[in-house]
This record gives sequence, C-alpha cells and structure tokens, in this order.
Amino acid sequence: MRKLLVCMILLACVLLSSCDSSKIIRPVESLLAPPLYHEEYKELVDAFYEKTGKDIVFCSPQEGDYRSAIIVEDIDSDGENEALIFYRDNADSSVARMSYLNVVDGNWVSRGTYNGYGNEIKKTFITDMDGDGNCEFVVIWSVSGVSTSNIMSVYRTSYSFDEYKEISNEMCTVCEVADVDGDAAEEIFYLNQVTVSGISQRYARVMKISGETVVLMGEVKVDPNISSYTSVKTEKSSGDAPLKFYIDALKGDSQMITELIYWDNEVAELCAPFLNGETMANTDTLRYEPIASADINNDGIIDIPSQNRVLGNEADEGNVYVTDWINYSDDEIRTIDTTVVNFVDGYMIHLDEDEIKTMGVRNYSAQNCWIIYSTNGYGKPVSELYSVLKVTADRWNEEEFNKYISVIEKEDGVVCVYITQSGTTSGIDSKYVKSRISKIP
Ligand SMILES: [Ca+2]
Ligand SMILES: [Ca+2]
Ligand SMILES: [Ca+2]
Ligand SMILES: [Ca+2]
Repeated sequence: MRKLLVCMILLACVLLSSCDSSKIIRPVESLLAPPLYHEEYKELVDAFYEKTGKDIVFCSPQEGDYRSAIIVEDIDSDGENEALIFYRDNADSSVARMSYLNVVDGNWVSRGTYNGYGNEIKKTFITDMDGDGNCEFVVIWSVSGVSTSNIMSVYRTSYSFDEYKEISNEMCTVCEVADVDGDAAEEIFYLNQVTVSGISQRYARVMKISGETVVLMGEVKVDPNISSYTSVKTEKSSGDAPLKFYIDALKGDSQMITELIYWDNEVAELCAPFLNGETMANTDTLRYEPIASADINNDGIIDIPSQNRVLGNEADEGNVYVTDWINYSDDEIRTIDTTVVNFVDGYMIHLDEDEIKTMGVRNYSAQNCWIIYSTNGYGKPVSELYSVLKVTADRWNEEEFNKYISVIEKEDGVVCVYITQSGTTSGIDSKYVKSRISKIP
C-alpha cells in the first residue's frame, strides 16, 4: 500500500511538472480579446445581422490598440459615434471584410463594405493623420498562419468624397502609425521585403497622407537576411532626439539583431545606422542567442545586446559569449554595460573592465550550472571562483543547498551561488554576487 502511494505521488509530480502553465495551449483570442461587443451596441449588431445574415464570423484584430471586431468611435469628429466591423461571411471564407456604419435618423446604416486581402486582421489604426477631422483607417490584413503575407490598406474619406476609399495598399511585415518626423502629424512607418532579380531586399519606409493620396516620405535599407521580426519598441522623441524604432529580428533559429530606425530631420531622411553599407548586414547588434533588446539601466533609452567574443578560454567547449549592451546616440555606438547572459536560466552577470580580462565562464547546461573561474589574463583557467545554479523551488530547500546564496527568486525556481575558497580569498562574497547577478529584463 505504501509503495502504491509513493508511486502515485511520483506520478503526480511527473504530471505536474509536465504541464507547467507555459505549455498549456490556449487560443490566443480567448486570452487577449476583450468582449466582442457591449450590450449598449446590441442595436448595431442586430442591424448588422439583418444586412449580412447570422452566418458571419466576427474577426478581432490580433495586435495593437484595437482588439475588438466591433469598434465604435466618433470617427468624423461630429460628436456622434460611427462603427467599424471586421468579419468573414462564414467560418471558411478566405476573405475578411470591413464594414463602416453610421447612424441615420436613429438607425445604424452601412456606409460601405470593403474586401480585405486575407482572412484575418492583424492590426488596425484609426486616427486622423492629416488633421482634417476625419479619421483614416490603416488595416493590416493577413492570411492565417502565413506571417509573410500581410497587406496594409489605407482608407480615407473627406468632404469631397462621401465614403471611404482605399487609397493605398502595400505588402508589409511590421507596421506602426506615429509622428515619425516630429511635425505633430502622424505617418505610417512600415517594413517590407522586395525581391529584385531574385535578390531579396528589405526596407523601412515612411508614408504620409498628402491630399487625397499617400506619398512615400523616405525609405532606408535594412538587413535582408532575417527570418522574422519579433518585436517593435518605440522610444519617444525628446529634445533634439527623434522618435526611434527598435525592431528585434531573428536570423535563423537563434541568432538575433536589432534594427534601429529613425527620421533625421537635418537631412530629411530615414536612417538605419546599424546597417553596414558594404556587407549589407547589421553586425553591430548580432548576438548568437535570442536575447531581446531592453532598457537594462532604466534611463529611458533602449539597450541592445551584442556578442562578438567569448569570456575566458576560447578553446573551452562550454564557453560563453560576452554580451555588450550598446546604444546609439550622437552618431556613436556606446557600450553601457558588459555582461554574460544565461538565456536559458534567465539571469545575467555584470562584469567590470578588469573582470572581462581576468575571468571565464564554463557552461554545464545539463546541470543548469555556470562555473566562473579566474584566468591568467589570456583566457587560461587558474582557479574556480564561484558557481551559479538554477534550481527548482522544491529542490532549493534540500540540505545540499545550505551553503548556497539565493540571488534571484523566480516563479520557476531559485538562482543561487556557491562561492569557493579561492573565490572568498579573491574578495567574492554574498554582497558582491547579489550586486552582480540580475534577471534578464
Ligand atoms: Ca461621428
Ligand atoms: Ca483625415
Ligand atoms: Ca509627422
Ligand atoms: Ca537604457
């Protein structure tokens, strides 16, 4: 009986550890989407069903500020609400549509329905870019499961035409609407890929509304050899510094770069300072692990990880890259911090100039363990100083960890340090390791 109980406990442990919450697959929409519509829009929805029939499927934008299939807003600044509805005719339809409705004599009336360029809506922006009182719509249409097929459509109305017209459509990967050049009017910033004579090129572009059309304000080439963009961060303009876009991109499965793109008002051009014009590659920000850019010192400026050398012995099998955190200002790349990053276990160790030359790290990934050693100044190991270990929360209470110092407590465990005798002799203590080891932001 006792044996059976032990077996059952063991089985429960296995089951629990294999269904950590990150592995439970839930539909993204159920996590992110707000309620489809509020009771107060019942009349709108009823009027819409009357026109389209009830077979339709509402489609919520998957990213951005608008996450509802039904958007009710004062779109033409007359004090009354209008509505945009995204939907498909039925679950199998390959075409998503957008309907624009307003209220006439107390009733919701359709003012136009527009066919999209895909079966889903990735993102939409509703904003008055040219300041004429009427919002423009920027809609990123996508095909489910195909990340390279986004089409951006721009819809505009004016007092001279009484409905919305599609005035532009472009392929895009990333798209944002923001005041790129600081003149208080918003522009469309986007990245796209063009293949010319079999050679793939990627551009960042800025477009603005001009009269009844959209014009290209500027473009700049970016690194063409990437597999996908993973995030876009913007840094607000301040003083003379322009709005900056930081776009993390994967190269292959695990290498990563960050594109920095901004509008330079002095030369009236879009700039991507990290692209090497000769090699057409962004090598300044290359790292061999997918470490995201982040503001690591909380000064409001985003810092970019960059790796180009290992710490300690180059010939060592378990060696670890030095990660420099760089940023770009006044036409210069500055290193603001130097670390070694344990991407898997979620921590990094900050190193000073002297330690970069006199320390090395050996990674025992199967044990979630790093050993930090001193070197002779040319990478050759001299003695082990301390080890950093990531252990699960339940193991942390075991006796063998009595001599370890907890430095980071995380949801899934504890990052802890054991200091050797020669580490202690070299002045490494609890205060030192706690000040040097931090979470990856
Ligand atoms: Ca209105
Ligand atoms: Ca407008
Ligand atoms: Ca602007
Ligand atoms: Ca920073």
